[in-house]
Amino acid sequence: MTVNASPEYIAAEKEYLFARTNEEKIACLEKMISFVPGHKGAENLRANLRARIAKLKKIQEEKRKKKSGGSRGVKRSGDAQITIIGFTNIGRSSLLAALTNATPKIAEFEYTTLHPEIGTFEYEGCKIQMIELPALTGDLERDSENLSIARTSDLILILVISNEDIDRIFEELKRVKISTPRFVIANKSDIYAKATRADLFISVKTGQNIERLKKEIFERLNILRIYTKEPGKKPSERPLVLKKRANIKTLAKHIREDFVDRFDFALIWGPSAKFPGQKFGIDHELKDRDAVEIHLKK
Ligand SMILES: Nc1nc2c(ncn2[C@@H]2O[C@H](COP(=O)(O)OP(=O)(O)OP(=O)(O)O)[C@@H](O)[C@H]2O)c(=O)[nH]1
Ligand SMILES: [Mg+2]
Repeated sequence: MTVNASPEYIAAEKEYLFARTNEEKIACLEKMISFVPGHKGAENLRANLRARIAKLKKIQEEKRKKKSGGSRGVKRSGDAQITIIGFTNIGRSSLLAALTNATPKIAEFEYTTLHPEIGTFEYEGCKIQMIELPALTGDLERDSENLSIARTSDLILILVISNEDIDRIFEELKRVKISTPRFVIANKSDIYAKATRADLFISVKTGQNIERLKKEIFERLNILRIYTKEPGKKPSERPLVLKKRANIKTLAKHIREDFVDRFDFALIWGPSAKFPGQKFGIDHELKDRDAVEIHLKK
């Protein structure tokens, strides 16, 4: 049975043809449905339009999932992001579980971790996101995909048990062109002492050097904790986290883009000031734990 389309339906269909985004298309199709005649003969047309809407919505949903970090992508959170890499069974999951709130599967057998495992821990007022990446396999194509998060993280923890591990991993990072700062850690020091070129020896099993590891991670992240302050009040409890060598301009911009133009002067209490409440201009370099009071032009 043919359906006599109303002028409104024809107009909506025309609009659909010119729709550029999926959202626009969905809106037009919904409009078209509302103008389909109510009788039984138009049933097929209505079903067809509904199926087209469902298909577009599915595409939208998939796009949204990818953006928000579906299975592969990981959403960055906290003040800094570090990745743990290494060959299988080296203790990556054990370290993640020891340092963070994550509960990854830990097992004696190989290749237990197949997807990034994410945790966070607090250190000296900063929230640090830590991600265990699936084990390196030596297959460059596969490893390169798994290492994509390491490329943009602030620090890579390389877990090893021998100098040979270090050489192989450094060579691989070079081949996939990843130059993120790295920290080489020899794990399982309770049973091995072969990675003589590692930066630090630890044992997740016995707890050896775990506190020192946290401290050294923090130092290598080159973080500045800045406490903002309003006149006559106490500095904020939680710091703002900036990268080393940030100045007052970086801070002003971080708080609000237009603070840079409206900036008059700042008063500082803390390591970068010679006396409490010293007055500075916008180019003054900040130091870790400074408390800063920004004054805007009247
Ligand atoms: N002796 C000793 N064993 C450890 C240490 N750290 C981890 N292990 C053990 O090593 C095995 C592997 O640990 P995981 O943390 O699962 O290792 P992984 O690197 O995450 O391994 P995959 O995800 O499977 O690649 C487990 O049996 C752990 O209990 C350590 O410092 N000393
Ligand atoms: Mg694991």
